[in-house]
Amino acid sequence: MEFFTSVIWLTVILLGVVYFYFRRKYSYWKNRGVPYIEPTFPLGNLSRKNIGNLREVFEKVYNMREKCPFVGAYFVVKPVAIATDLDFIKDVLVKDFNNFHGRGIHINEKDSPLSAHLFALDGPKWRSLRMKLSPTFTSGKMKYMFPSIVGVSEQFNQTLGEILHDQSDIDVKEILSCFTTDVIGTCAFGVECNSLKDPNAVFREYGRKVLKPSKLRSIALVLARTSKLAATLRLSVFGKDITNFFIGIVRQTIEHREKNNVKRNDFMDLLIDLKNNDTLDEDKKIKLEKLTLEQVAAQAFVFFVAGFETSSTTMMFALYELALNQEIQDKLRTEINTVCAKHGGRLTYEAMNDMVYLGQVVNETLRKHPPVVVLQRVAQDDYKVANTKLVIEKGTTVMVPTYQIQHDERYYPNPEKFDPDRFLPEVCKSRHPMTFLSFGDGPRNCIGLRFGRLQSRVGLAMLLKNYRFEPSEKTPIPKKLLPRGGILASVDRLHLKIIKI
Ligand code: HEM
Ligand SMILES: *[C@@H]1O[C@H](CO)[C@@H](O)[C@H](O)[C@H]1NC(C)=O
Ligand SMILES: *[C@@H]1O[C@H](CO)[C@@H](O)[C@H](O)[C@H]1NC(C)=O
Ligand SMILES: CC(=O)N[C@H]1CO[C@H](CO)[C@@H](O)[C@@H]1O
Repeated sequence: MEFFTSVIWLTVILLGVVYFYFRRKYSYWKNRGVPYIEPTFPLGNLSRKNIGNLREVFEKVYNMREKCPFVGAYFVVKPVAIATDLDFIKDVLVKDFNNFHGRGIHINEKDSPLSAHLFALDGPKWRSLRMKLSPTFTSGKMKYMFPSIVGVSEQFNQTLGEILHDQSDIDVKEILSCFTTDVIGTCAFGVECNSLKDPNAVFREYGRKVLKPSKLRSIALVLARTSKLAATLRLSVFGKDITNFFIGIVRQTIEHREKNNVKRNDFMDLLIDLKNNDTLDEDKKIKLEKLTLEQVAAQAFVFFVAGFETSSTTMMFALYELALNQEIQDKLRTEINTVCAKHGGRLTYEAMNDMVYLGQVVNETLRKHPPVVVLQRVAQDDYKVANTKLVIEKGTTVMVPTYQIQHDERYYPNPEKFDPDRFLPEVCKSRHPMTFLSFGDGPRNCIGLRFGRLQSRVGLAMLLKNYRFEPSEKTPIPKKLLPRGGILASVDRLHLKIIKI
């Protein structure tokens, strides 16, 4: 009897402790006079159904935007500040970057070496790596890689032509993923692949594996972004097979190139250089340490992951909008043909830069369908928010809801309308600089911005030159195409009718 009484008492006490713990945690924003959305036990404002889905949270928060430069929310027990005011966002991303240079992602380099990549690292490790990698993405380097991208696009165009003999209603998401996978496979790993022709191509297979939505991975991702628990539990977001594949292919590539003295002017060459030679920082004052093989693999891996899905999603949404807006498609095709004709009928680097309307179409696509729907920074020190009495405490995560901002009718009237003229240079200048955040902003923005834009533009130019895109019976035509929520916005498939010109 006595034993059971003690068990009951212990349970009651434990429940009481848990209750007060959560109550104290959930009063964080209230105590500080910050408007917030009411959390529920135990996930805060994350939902049980789909823990990775942040859209609901942001939608609610954004409706409260008038009250304060940011709104409080809870991810499990962690208070998160969701920024809604553009000037405040500019302070966080650009002006006071020194206090907000980290994302606060907890990584576990020992068990999962691939996780120590540029996107996830913080502090001096991030700073030094960013300095080393930045020269990899200059316009000069893009020009070097350009012929490889065009090569892949020509092969892609040809295979697509063959596929179209048998069918015309095509899942463009899948074929575009094959295209960007081949581009990044060639430029980052130096591996020639034709994923469209060969359904068993290894890079495509691992690309699917890496992005396969799984509940466990969503939980691991959310935890890694918000709590030290992930590192303590030694959670690894990627399985052993993925780790072994990428480290293996990087090792083989490096051995092959070093043995045979192969130079290809691609990302891998530049990474090998960072592995073998000391580099100097921008001011040529500090010597930066060499990279290890694992570090090279982690960077090649993040180029792969960050590079192929974002760009294929961008191209997919562009084709979707162009299929639904035939006049815009015609206008764009006319530009592509005119500019190509001026450059000897070829897609040259200079020709790409002359396609002004194409750039606007890509911008408007990224505005309406940003592949990355949220930015994240963590405060290094207590931070006083300008023009308020509020303080963002050290360690607090600040999130920026890109998607909501880019659909705010104060900045983009009639936001569901696809209108590339919003990105005419003079119209761009009249908007607040923080109204376009598809690549983030400030010193920690997307390092692959030029490359992502370039491969998307080359792919689109090649496709639109040779094919017309129309909606098919299987094309969803809602007011908005709802992608799956989370950090990355994407849809699994999208059918369009493709007609050879
Ligand atoms: C259309 C294509 C792309 C989009 C929309 C995109 C978007 C983004 C965004 C929103 C961020 C976070 C920026 C911030 O927090 O301020 C980011 C970071 C990053 N992106 Fe991209 N990206 C694209 C293509 C690429 C490509 C092609 C690569 C590599 C080859 C790449 C590599 C990275 C890396 C390494 C980071 C982390 C940078 C750092 O933390 O220093 N991205 N990207
Ligand atoms: C693209 O493929 C088509 C066949 O579908 C071909 O007629 C055309 O010449 C190709 N264009 C280029 C630039 O390779
Ligand atoms: C639109 O795209 C071009 C590159 O094509 C870029 O230079 C420009 O700044 C973009 N506009 C905005 C508002 O980001
Ligand atoms: C005010 C509000 O939207 N609160 C929500 C916070 O998140 C939980 C879990 O999804 C919801 O149940 C609450 O309604």
